[in-house]
Amino acid sequence: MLKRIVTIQDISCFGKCSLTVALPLISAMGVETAVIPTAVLSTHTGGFTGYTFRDLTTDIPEITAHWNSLKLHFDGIYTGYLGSREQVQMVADFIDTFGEENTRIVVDPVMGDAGKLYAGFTPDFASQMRKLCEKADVIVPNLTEAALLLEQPYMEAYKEKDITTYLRALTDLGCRTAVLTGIRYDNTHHGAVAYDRETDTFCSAFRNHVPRAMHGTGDVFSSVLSGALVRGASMEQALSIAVNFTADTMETTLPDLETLPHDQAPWYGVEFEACMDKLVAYTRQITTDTD
Ligand code: PXL
Repeated sequence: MLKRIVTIQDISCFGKCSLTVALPLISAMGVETAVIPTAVLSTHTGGFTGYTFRDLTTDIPEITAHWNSLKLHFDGIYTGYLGSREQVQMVADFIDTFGEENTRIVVDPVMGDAGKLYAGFTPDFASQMRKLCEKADVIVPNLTEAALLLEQPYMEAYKEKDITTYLRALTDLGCRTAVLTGIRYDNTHHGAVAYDRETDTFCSAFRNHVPRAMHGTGDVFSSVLSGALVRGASMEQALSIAVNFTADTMETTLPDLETLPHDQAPWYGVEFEACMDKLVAYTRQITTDTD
């Protein structure tokens, strides 16, 4: 039976992030993808100016009520960029309504990157996001978001010990597993590290570092991680698929970035479309307990 995820985040009409990434990637992994768009923006906010922003907050409880009357079932709930504290509360209510025993709940606490908050966010947003993390099975912050959640200053430099301390503290928020993205212990590698509180185990995945920042890679990572987990992958397998696919898209995009104006190109997102065959192949490799 086809598995089903609902993903709750904005739709940025141009710029390849949030829903325009989650929908194609999770679908390509053979998982039905329902959506709740939280806002419609003409572009994402990271690098473009003058974007439009239509807030869809009031639609969220209406969609929740309608779906509740239909008794819909979701195998996964994956949340990303949310535009206001009010929306975070509504999404928490959605999880209370639709989170069943076997529903995998993945919260990407999208708030910022590289030590800076995204446009429109204030640090107090993190206190609301912390409550959503409590309801998650898996949270997927980058180091900027982790610092905000833990009320710590952003770490420019860190060691393996700092990451394990952070991961344990993140699971103290109430989730079973915390995944930290954008981890670099040396100059050559880039990847993600996960900690599972129930088994008290860590796992990680790394690839060669791609020497340019690209927009939307966090959404690529979280979408693929969510798809893999709902397909029954272990955390170690899901992490490996998410890191490898994200790195594939960045390596594919890199040569084309050189041909676009330097100040614009990183904001256009990654060329995941050219890597779909790889995503399908990674998904086929997933082995589950029932295999
Ligand atoms: O990729 C995260 C993201 C999602 N949605 C919007 C954003 C960003 C990051 O900048 O602006 C609207």
